[in-house]
Amino acid sequence: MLKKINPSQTEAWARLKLHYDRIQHIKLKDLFNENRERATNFSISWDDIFIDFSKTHINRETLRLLIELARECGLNQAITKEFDGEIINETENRAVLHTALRTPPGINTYCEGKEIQDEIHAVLHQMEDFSERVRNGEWKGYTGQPIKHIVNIGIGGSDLGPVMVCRALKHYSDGGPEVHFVSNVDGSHISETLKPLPHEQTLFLIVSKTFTTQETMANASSARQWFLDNGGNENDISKHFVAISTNVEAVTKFGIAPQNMFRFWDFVGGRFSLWSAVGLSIALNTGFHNFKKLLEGAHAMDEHFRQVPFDENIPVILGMLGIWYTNFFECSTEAILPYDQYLDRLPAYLQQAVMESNGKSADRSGNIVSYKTSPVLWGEPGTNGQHSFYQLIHQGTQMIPCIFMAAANPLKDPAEHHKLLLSNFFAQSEALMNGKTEENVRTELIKKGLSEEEVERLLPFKVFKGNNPSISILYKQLNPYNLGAMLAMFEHRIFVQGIIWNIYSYDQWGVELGKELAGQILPELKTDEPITSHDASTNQLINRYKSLQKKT
Ligand code: G6Q
Repeated sequence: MLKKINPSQTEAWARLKLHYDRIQHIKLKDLFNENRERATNFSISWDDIFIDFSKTHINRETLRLLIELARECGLNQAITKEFDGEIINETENRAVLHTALRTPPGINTYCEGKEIQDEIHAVLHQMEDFSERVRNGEWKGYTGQPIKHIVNIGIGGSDLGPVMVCRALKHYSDGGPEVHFVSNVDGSHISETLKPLPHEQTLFLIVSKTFTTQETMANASSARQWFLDNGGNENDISKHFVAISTNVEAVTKFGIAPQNMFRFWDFVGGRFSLWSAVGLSIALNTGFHNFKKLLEGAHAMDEHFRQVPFDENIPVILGMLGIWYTNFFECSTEAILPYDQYLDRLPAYLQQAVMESNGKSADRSGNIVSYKTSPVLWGEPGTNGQHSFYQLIHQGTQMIPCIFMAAANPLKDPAEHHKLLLSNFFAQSEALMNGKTEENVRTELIKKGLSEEEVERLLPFKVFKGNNPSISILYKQLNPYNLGAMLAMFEHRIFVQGIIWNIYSYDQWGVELGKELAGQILPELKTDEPITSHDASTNQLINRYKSLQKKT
């Protein structure tokens, strides 16, 4: 069991509060002026990844106190419990062992005392064998043609991770089948996806941990029907449909043979499952050798997280900086800004991982917390975001901690685009820190020849307050290993914060609620009767929907 410690009642929290009162008005610029070594003091180089957190409102004392808070909240023991396979997801009575999925052979891993490495590696071998046969054309569709298209049908954790990684590693997909993702129950998603596809060269992956999720089951049935309507028959289904699930019974009932099923386990949460057979689309698209490198990178970060002292530990430092800004500076949001088009789905993926995990208000004793938990996470790749919402970060009324990410070397670089990209990456965090003072603006406008009156009129609009914090992550190149390591880094950061906030990060009752509510309303949409069972607004909307339907 995890300890139940209210962080706001700890000594470290009280000290941090006093410390915050002392330094809250400090300017980032001044911190750099005070300490010439600041940039090197507050950055970490690990493998091919460099993390600079010097543009944050901390000094050595802040870091010391944040680490004291982590210790007082039992982070050390919690990490051991997680990796030892204890039941730390207590509301679902499960262990949390997505890390075991990337543990190399030969290292025993236990879940509630039972050895699990053999089972994990058996599925990895099954994935390797299958993905290679599909990629080299040995696995054929029912007309004898090779598979050229993979359609991953799944939602939430069974979609966001695989989509994000397949897009991130597109450069490495050399010769692999094209991947498509269908998640939304909105029929347009599946029909538009399937429209151009040759059914005889298409393979469906039905990905669902529970194999009961409404959206996935509806899309899987439509895909099956599409396949049959286009010329396939029931006996051909085994060549075109495989399932990834923990629910053998439901998979068999759907008509997918056990040999076409890839298993995973209850100790793998949906949003942490891309490392399991849920990542089959990644292995098919980029090759199993690349999927393996992804796992290796993640495992290297797991070991770093487990072994390195807190004051040099990347996920711990990043996690505690998030606590500093959320609970002391009272920031409500955090932006994730990859200057890497390959990472365009990373913000969406992290939104789920972070907010579904730590968007909780009951603490581990069931009491409502008296402090903030997860901030709202959002973002877009740079430089696109610069031409839209950066305005608010620069000149709005809120402090928004930003995480910038960029590769030092591009994978493709026609006409030196990468230097243009990186000049923006460096410029934005600098501008967010330094801002533009009245004095600078005045000089600039006078230089342009504006009258004194004009200068004074425009001044307030052209000033940038600056002093906005950011963390910059610079990696040598986007490859499967680095990606795996950075994703594991974000996962452990979530764990760290959940421990400090004294919440359960690995359940998701809010998602379950959505699944239940839709199930209740569905039968009501199938009758002509007016609906009166909800609140007045919901009744009105359902009844208006019915009358509008009649008209069309
Ligand atoms: C993830 C969540 C949720 C889940 C989807 C799909 O952690 O639990 O996003 O992944 O609801 O669930 P299935 O995989 O069971 O279809």
